[in-house]
Amino acid sequence: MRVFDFDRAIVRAPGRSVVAGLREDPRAVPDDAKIRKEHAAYVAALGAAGVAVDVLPPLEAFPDSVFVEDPALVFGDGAILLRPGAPSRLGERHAMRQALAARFDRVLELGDGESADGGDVLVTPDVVFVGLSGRTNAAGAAALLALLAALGRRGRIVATPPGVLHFKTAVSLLDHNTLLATPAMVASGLFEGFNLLVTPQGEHAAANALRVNDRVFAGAHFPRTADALARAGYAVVPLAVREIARLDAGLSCLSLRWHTGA
Ligand code: CIR
Repeated sequence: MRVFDFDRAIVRAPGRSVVAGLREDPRAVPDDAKIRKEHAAYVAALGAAGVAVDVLPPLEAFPDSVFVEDPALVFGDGAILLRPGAPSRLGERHAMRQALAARFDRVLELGDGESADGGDVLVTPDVVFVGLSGRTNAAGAAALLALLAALGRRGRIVATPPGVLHFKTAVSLLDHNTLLATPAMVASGLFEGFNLLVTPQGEHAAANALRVNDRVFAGAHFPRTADALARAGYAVVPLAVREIARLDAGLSCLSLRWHTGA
């Protein structure tokens, strides 16, 4: 199964309302012009990696809708419309349903009471990890496993370490059997059989990196992580996401990615 070979992606342009997005630290006020700049560079980097990117229009009524990873999960042969666990984000589903229907023959959906954010879903070649979190509840995770099975994928429900927003805040896939993970995630013991590259002290927020085709997108403000990735042989694309990080977000959350026909 292709897990980081992508030729298509959806992103959503940030609206002016993006500065009102959910964030843990109310003092970290983001600047919308800087967010737009970071977002544009991210879209350009996807294009440079060989991905055809559809930029959906901003949804001013939904400040966090720029984080398209959370309301959906996509594969080349089908998509799943999720139900974001934050009440202010649930309404993103309507526009996302239309976006998926226009691009995928098969779209499955979670039902009422079943919450799951795409940020809690880590797709690896053999198993799709679904992290329980403040956004993904047990009913949502169980329902998601059933929908994954319908798409021929095996899911596994796991715990998200305390204190992180999403499962993938703390871990990302670097290649078919290597993960970048925080020490807490490594200590969870969930990843038997994987090689683990641990985020350096002071850079645990770098764990949300993004493998795209032959390269790894990583936060530009995490130089030690970039060095470690480069030493391990990865082609690192440093991207500025400092402003986006003020909204508790990283690199995976800004796009939905897939490979047509796989
Ligand atoms: C939220 O709290 O929902 C947004 N401010 C950030 C979402 C980040 N999503 C992700 O990492 N998948």
